[in-house]
Amino acid sequence: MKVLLISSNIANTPYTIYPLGMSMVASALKNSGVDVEQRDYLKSEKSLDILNEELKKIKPDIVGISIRNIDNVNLMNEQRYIGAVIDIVKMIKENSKAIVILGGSAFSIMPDIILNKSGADYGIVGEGEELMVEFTKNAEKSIFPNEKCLYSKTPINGLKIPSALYDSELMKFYLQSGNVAAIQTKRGCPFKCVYCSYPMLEGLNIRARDPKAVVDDIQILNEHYGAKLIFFTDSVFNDSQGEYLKVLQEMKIRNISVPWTAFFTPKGLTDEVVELMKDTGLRAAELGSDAPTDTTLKRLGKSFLFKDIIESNDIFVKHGVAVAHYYMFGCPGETKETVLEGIENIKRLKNSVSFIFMGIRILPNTPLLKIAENDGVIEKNTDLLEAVYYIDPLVDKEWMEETLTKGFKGMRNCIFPPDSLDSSLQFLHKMGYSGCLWDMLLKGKEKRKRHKSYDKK
Ligand code: B12
Repeated sequence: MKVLLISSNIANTPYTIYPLGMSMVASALKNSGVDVEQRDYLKSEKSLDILNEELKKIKPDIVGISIRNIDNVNLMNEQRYIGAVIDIVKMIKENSKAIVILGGSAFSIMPDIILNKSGADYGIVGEGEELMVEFTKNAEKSIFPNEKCLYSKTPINGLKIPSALYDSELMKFYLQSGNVAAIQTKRGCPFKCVYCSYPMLEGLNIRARDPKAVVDDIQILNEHYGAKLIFFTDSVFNDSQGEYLKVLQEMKIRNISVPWTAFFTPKGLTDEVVELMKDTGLRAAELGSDAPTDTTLKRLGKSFLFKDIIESNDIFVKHGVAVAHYYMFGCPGETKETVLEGIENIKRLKNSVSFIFMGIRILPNTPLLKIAENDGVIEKNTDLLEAVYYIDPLVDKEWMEETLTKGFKGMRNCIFPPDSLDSSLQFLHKMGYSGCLWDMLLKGKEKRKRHKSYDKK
């Protein structure tokens, strides 16, 4: 059995992102003896002809398509991505007899509708490693499941989560844009934020990988591929169980200091912990602040207050770590008063960058969907594949947009709309500057050097 995996992601903001999920599935297939190849639609210049050429060369029995994003969750400049998947499936169906199976985070959020619209044969919901291997092994014996959508029932034990099978050609392509490489250190998200799909995608329990295997990955990406920044893609890096500390301690034992960044929750950050992070290379922290007032934080299901956000911001700043915050306005409970209070709160944050979104993307199987139905924001059985956003009916959308525009006018560290920096970031990445780059907006940051090209390393 020959398996071809294709990443269908075409999003290129804030930068293009290495298809980590696909490479973890590829790793599981390879480890079980399956002949597997990885290709990428973006690297193929979004050309169906180029993909078709690959299809003819590889002659796969099964094609797995990885679907990362449904859309860009930006109400003010909507981009949709499922059309690309539909085109790819159609092209494969017209040109080969391969079985087409879908997977990935976007697919797992809305499996039935994407499966139906795309005309693919099967789909795997949730983590793909074990089910994709099982599917392939059964297909070898001509055994196929009765159901089209397969659900991973038992979460993979953390110690059995494989290292990704990073593909050299793909890595070379992706490092050209920002020089960022991705590693997952654990799965699971124990938080219950009302709008979020993470617990549904990864489960509520933390499942940590072996810290030694994680640090081996860091070394491969940095030393072999020349990645200049590691992004730990965990839903929340600083988990309350302290699994992240084991990774950092392993880095310290091996004397590794490689620039890295991750998503943080504004809790449990002490001087000692941030020093350890700094020692191992923490360059920038992305804080999942989400809402800028205690009222809206509470309604989002957050377990912290705005004062915790300030404290976490200040401790990172004190240790010289650049901080970015992400805020959503229009949350349940939002009023004119909370919008004005939120703007002032964000402006109070020292030395950090804030990205400001308006409206919250409503996803299936989230408490926000129920809230939206009860508040009359959407009708029951609305097609959620069409991007639908929640804005509390107590606040007028036009007034809010105007107020946010005025409120953040002239503030180069408060980005509204959230994608207003995208074209300059892409330009800088093309010029060879590495990393997330929003940190360049902060005063007093040392001048960033351009990275050498991958080939020259
Ligand atoms: C880290 C992250 C980021 C980082 C990425 C950093 C980096 N260098 O990699 C940053 C901050 C840059 C980012 C940006 C964006 N992100 Co993001 N991100 C995530 C996050 C938290 C983890 C993604 C990840 O790498 N997971 C680890 C890998 C291993 O998991 P995986 O990809 O899901 O793969 C597994 C399964 O899905 C499955 N699978 C995957 N492929 C395949 C293929 C087959 C055939 C099969 C069978 C199975 C399978 O098996 C894999 C292994 O178990 C997810 C949420 C989440 N918890 O999943 C959101 C998420 C993917 N992001 C999302 C979005 C929207 C975005 C942005 C569009 C936001 C924006 N407006 O900027 C951009 C798009 C960027 C781009 N160019 O694509 C959404 C996508 C859903 C949606 N609404 O469309 C998610 C799901 C979060 C959410 N809102 O629910 N993101």
